[in-house]
Amino acid sequence: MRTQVGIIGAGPAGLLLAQMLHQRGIDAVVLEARSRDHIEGRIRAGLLEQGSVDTLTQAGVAHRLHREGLVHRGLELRFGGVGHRIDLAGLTGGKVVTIYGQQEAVKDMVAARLAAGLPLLFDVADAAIHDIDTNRPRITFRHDGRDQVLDCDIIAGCDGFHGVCRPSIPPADLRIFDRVYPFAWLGILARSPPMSEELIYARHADGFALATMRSHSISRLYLQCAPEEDLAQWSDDRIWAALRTRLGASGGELQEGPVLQKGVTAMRSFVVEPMRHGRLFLAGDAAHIVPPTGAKGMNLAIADVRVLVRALEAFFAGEGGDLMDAYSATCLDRIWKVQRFSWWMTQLLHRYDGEDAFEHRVRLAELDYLAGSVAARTALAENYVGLPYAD
Ligand code: RFL
Ligand code: PHB
Repeated sequence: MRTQVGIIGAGPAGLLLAQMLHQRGIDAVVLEARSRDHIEGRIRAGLLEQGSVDTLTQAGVAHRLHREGLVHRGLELRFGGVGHRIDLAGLTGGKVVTIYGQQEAVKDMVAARLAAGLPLLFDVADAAIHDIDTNRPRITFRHDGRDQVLDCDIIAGCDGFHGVCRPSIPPADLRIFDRVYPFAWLGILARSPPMSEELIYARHADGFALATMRSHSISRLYLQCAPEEDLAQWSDDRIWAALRTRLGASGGELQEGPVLQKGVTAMRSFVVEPMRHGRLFLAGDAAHIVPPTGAKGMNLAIADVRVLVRALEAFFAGEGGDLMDAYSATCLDRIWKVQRFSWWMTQLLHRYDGEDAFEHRVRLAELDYLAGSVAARTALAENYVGLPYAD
């Protein structure tokens, strides 16, 4: 088998890349380790920046997103038992964010690709990449019980944080930046109406909590917990009680409902530099991850793909490799700003066990400053809705 771009991974990065390449007449084959049901059912991100919505719209895969997505013009920060609204739209000249489940965006892109009859292989085993230092890189894999080879011009490593592409680069050629946080998030999906029309990020002495949603009848709620938290210790009653306390929910503000899904997510900041090795380009979580407090992971994956598409378009049009050479630096410029914001939101809103008294007071002062300063709220808002793209 032969293609122009071999894409490993059918998450948001791989699927969007395939779709945008198709719009430009560039062939790709997408290889995914898991089943279609698995990737379409995986509950993860939910918040899209304005630019991500625009990108998905231009890619022609946002019809349902525009019908079903929930547009948010603000959010609430709660601390010391008091809520403070951040007027995202008002502070950013009208920019908004949209709640739309990542798996819904994945479903839309899978459907578009299969409807167009384009190659997307699920349940691929043992994908391995070869000869990335040459002009003829290859992917070997097993599918339908047969060993296969995909000859490519370019390989896109869109295989997430635990994929095979990043580890295929010689370690001496990579620089890794890594920070693991001393806490995690316990997330639930519940059949209950959202606590508020907008997201509530709460800082409480017991720890962080976040009230978000997937629809008018489905809530998504998160609680700061220990990284090694045992879910068996968290009955539904205990979860609802902790949410009520930390979110400072009064009376009927937080309605309970059946818990549909429960999970623990580790918190980490990670960047690899550079994001390219020869003919291999990393995009999305394969190259970087952020703690979810700033809601940036999927948005960064989309931003990488935009840069990669332009570079590949120029390359296949015979315009040379300048944009490919610039790919890593262009992406990293945004990535580090987003890393900073995600780290900042995380350290501001979480409880650190054993935190010294000085740091604690500084954090409280910073929150108070946010509550009282338009300049501080504007800085939060412009990062939250998404920094402008370089192009
Ligand atoms: P993905 O989605 O992990 O997709 C990678 C795909 O590659 C496949 N794969 C392989 N395929 C073939 N061969 C192999 N050897 C393979 N190894 C792996 C995997 O099966 C998978 O299908 O990476 P991608 O495309 O880079 O997308 C990144 C996003 O998924 C991620 O950044 C976000 O989910 C992060 N995130 C959030 N991002 C946001 O922008 N807004 C949010 O509100 C937000 N909330 C979140 C989040 C992530 C969370 N979790 C669970 C980590 C909330 C949570 C709780
Ligand atoms: C979500 O809706 O799942 C979500 C929203 C905002 C975040 C993280 C997750 O910061």
